[in-house]
Amino acid sequence: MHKLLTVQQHILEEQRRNHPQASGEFSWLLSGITLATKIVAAQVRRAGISADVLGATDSQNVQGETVQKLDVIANQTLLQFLGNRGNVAIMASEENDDPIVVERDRAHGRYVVVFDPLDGSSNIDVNVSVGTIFSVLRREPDPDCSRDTTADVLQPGYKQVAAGYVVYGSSTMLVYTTGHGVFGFTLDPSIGAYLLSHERVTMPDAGTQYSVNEANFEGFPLAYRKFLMQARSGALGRTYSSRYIGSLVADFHRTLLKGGIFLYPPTNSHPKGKLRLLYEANPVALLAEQAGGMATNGTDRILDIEPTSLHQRTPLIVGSKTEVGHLMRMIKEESR
Ligand code: P6P
Repeated sequence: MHKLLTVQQHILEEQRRNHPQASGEFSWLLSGITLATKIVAAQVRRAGISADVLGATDSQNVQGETVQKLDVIANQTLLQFLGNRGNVAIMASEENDDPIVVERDRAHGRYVVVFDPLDGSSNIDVNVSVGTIFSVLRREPDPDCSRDTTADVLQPGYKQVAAGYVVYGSSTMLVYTTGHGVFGFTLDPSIGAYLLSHERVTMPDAGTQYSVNEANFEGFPLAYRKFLMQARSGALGRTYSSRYIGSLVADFHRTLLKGGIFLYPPTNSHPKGKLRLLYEANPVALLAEQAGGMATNGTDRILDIEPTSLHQRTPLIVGSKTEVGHLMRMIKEESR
């Protein structure tokens, strides 16, 4: 009989193992995320049925992207269930221009949570996997509530205390790390619990898939084009398949489990990259490294980038050491 371990039990066991002195505050915070994502999963799964959640609103978010109705629902759900934890002082969302301060907990709240409530949501209407991505940062108490809240949010990725995602795919899976390995939980809808299904996920050192939007090929810097041509021709020493879903969580989840490489390089339309640093690249990068992979912007480790704005973008190359290392060497050679 497979040991039935819920994510709550796992978080508490991990806390006891790695932070014996922990107060359980952190596991309480994560339970807010798991509860919110169960509600989002239910909405996503019935999107085709309840017309009120399908399609787009008539508004645009800070990215200038049309906001899907489910984006709004997912965002409001996460804000509600994270805002009532009592230890989250600040929340920042892809859907909100500025960070949201939980005034009641601003003085003593020890955590900041940054998230993309429903990444890839334009895929919902065609029933393609989407996901929620989250990143948890620590903050020092601010007894007189005088500190600029943005400073608490703009922290480099190596300071994350936890990161993870929920992929609403053929099943609903929560994948997270607290810096001591990567663990996967599959939602059992019959009991409404996330059950441990992937103990200590490790990314293969090399893969056989690359994942990129080939339509942007002509706009990629030369090193990226050379790398992809080598991957296609067999010059990398392996035969590769191309897999691209267009939903970061789904493309990364496959790369995490199967190995290979996902890349969103600089393009003509997004010369600084399209993906956001704080709530897409950073959580993905922490998970990748914790599973034995790598994540870079082409020259620097993603987790070392010092953020300067909440919604800043970055190129993202993430995956197995073999492929990411090879591409980085090619980028370095081109820059000489
Ligand atoms: P493109 C979805 O809109 C998203 O933010 C990520 O989930 C995904 O990886 C990327 O954009 C896809 O972008 O330009 O290939 O459609």
